[in-house]
Amino acid sequence: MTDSQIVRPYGDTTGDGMVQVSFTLPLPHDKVAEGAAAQLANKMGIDPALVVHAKSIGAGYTFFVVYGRVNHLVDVSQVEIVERDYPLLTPKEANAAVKQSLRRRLVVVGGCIGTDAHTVGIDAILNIKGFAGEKGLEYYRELKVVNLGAQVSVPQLVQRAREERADAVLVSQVVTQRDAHLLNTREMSAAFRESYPAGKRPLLVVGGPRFDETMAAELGVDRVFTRGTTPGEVASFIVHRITQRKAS
Ligand code: B12
Repeated sequence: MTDSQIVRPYGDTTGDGMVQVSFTLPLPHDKVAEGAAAQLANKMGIDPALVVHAKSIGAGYTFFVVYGRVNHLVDVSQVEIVERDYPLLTPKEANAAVKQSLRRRLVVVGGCIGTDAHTVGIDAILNIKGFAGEKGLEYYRELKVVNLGAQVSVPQLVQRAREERADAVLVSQVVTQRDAHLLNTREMSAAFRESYPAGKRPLLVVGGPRFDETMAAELGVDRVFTRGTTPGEVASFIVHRITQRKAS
């Protein structure tokens, strides 16, 4: 990127507008299918559109990769992101903050809800072995972690959160088919709102690779974390919010 706030995609030469997209069409692989892929790419604003890869992926379906030029400009000054509004703490600092503020361990209950069995993400955050060189929340002496694992129903999650007097509930959703991650998250946040008096419910955090960070309010949760999240970020967020809540 130059000093300008306006950028274009880069393929072979700076600013040439070249992009690559992939998709599947419900057509057997033949010349018509390749033409259909090029037509779709044209309608997406890719012109010229070159079908660089086409492969049959079962009877009546073809996977395509299309390379071509778009004329769209990106105005970086208009990009909306969720800024980190909490300090990043080391485990030692997080433990000290909890000890000083709560004078007891901070309780975290986590799991995958609905039919989702993709536990690797939530385990990366919670398990002691952690992720990307950072230890998971189980490593923090002042955090009590209850990892419920896969396919936890919303009523089970609420009940366990109540039994454990959870300060924070961490939910992972990896499968996004038919917007399952959004529907499950809304069901979960509604259940917590119903089950706790206003202002008393635990901090609700969801995470998964295909969430949009800007959707927290719409989903009824306090924070959304996406791909590449590290345990330290999550611990810092939880400790910051819970100790702030306690102080106010
Ligand atoms: C491993 C895997 C499996 C394993 C899961 C094993 C396990 N115990 O987790 C098994 C083989 C069981 C499996 C099954 C299925 N899978 Co699968 N699976 C994957 C795979 C290859 C990797 C996922 C993974 O482990 N990523 C690594 C972790 C570390 O990354 P992560 O989950 O993104 O987590 C990070 C962040 O997102 C974030 N995060 C995640 N959760 C949370 C939660 C909180 C609170 C926070 C703060 C942060 C956070 O922090 C993590 C660290 O940075 C992906 C494809 C891929 N390459 O991603 C497909 C994938 C997720 N699976 C998929 C599918 C379709 C399935 C099945 C439906 C297949 C089938 N037809 O049976 C089943 C569903 C089973 C079920 N009931 O859920 C699809 C989902 C498509 C979609 N749009 O929904 C994918 C994308 C593959 C694909 N391209 O089609 N799968």
